Amino acid sequence: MPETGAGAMAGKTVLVMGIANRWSLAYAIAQALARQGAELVLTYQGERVKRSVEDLGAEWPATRVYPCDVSQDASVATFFEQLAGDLHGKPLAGVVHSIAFANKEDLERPFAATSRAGFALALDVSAYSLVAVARHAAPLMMEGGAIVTLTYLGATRVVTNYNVMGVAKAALEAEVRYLASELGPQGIRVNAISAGPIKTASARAIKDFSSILDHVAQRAPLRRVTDPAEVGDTAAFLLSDAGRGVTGDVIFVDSGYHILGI
Ligand code: 1JT
Repeated sequence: MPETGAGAMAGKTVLVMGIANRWSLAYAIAQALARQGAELVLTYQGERVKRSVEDLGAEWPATRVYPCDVSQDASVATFFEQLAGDLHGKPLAGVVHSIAFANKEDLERPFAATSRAGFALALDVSAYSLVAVARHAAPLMMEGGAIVTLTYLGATRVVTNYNVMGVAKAALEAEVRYLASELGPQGIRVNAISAGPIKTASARAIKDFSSILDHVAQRAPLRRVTDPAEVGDTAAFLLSDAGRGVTGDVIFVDSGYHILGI
């Protein structure tokens, strides 16, 4: 991945949603953006991670931190109202949506065992949230901008145990296309990064995740697993002017794993 150029994000304000800790993909993306000179706005979900996100945000100058629970319409509305006020008319240039959730049992049992409630929860938090965020963010992106979300190969291929998250990511990838089509005329681009498996706190909850990582490292064209910094640099590219011609797409940052057949 070539550099997007020093200071490619200078003067741009980017909202990063989904940091929980230093292993979060959203954290790697925020780091790449900060390195390119972006001013950051971070949101966190729940008091449990408030302190950790505030501490991580303190690493970067002028970073604002807000609570936002994407499963609650009122929380999303309140956050965007506060943000609009605090930006004092300065446009928002980018949004990173790095949010997903599913019940642990729905990533372990047969997919056909998925309950209505488990399905609704995974799709609500992981897929509908992008629609709500895009709707609220677009009016703040007066000079155009870019939205980036995170997806996984399980959206389009059967990946053992990914189950309902695969269905949620399939919905998310379709949303990327509909939103890109609708927001394109306003100069807002919408893309997804399909990351290879990475040992994040979410992934740690998956049984046998280490063997998934070994499997990928042994077979991927680059013979290694994805480094979160590679996802960060690709997000910075998509959010910068260097990505100006790309919208509605899914870019794979997975050591090339997805090109393989047998
Ligand atoms: C969630 C979790 C979303 C783990 C996720 C995720 N997107 C990618 N992963 C990692 C992963 C998981 C499996 C996998 C490969 C990668 C945890 C719960 C919250 C939502 O299977 C090969 C199962």
